[in-house]
Amino acid sequence: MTKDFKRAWLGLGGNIGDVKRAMAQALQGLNAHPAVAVQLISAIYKTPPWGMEDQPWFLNCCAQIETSLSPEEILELCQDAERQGKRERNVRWGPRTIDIDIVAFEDCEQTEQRLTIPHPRATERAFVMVPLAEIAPQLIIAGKSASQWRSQLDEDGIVTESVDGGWWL
Ligand code: A4P
Ligand code: MG
Repeated sequence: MTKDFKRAWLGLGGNIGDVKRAMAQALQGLNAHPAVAVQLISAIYKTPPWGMEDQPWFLNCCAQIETSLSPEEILELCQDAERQGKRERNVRWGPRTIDIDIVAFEDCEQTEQRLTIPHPRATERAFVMVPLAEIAPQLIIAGKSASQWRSQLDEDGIVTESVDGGWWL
């Protein structure tokens, strides 16, 4: 790893259509970019809907990437991938084919409407902290490790859907 490369952690999720396929395509698309390498991917977890409860269950996973791009450029790539996954942006916290959030980005803390890092709601959400603690248990977010955040959250209902590490290939 050269010093120009930073690690970042992404949270992916969706609850409409073939979410596993949409997540796999998004991760392959990111990995195909010359300045991005996907390093680690969690299992896929089936998770109860958070926020707006009257909607289908989600599939969620987290990925660790290494990149020489800026956080804003990574956000753009994630949003391109969301568009390719035909996500329709309408209801906040509502159903979606694929949503990609930047959970954390090495050496970056910023609070802007377009991009807040770490993601402001990630530490409250078991659907993010369970997969994140699987791939990066020691990662510190807002003063605590991913596994400490995980241990404080209600994991009720969350089940591992796919444990094969090559599920996205
Ligand atoms: N934005 C700011 N910071 C970030 C960041 N760190 N990463 C901006 C990504 N985007 C960031 O996002 C709105 C804007 O946030 C983006 O344009 C970007 O500039 P959005 O994805 O269009 O809006 P949203 O996803 O509808 O709202 P929000 O609040 O981001 O929802 P979340 O937090 O993504 O939650 N339950 C389960 N079990 N699993 C899920 O995956 N997901 C949601 C959506 C609700 N409930 C869920 C799940
Ligand atoms: Mg989002």
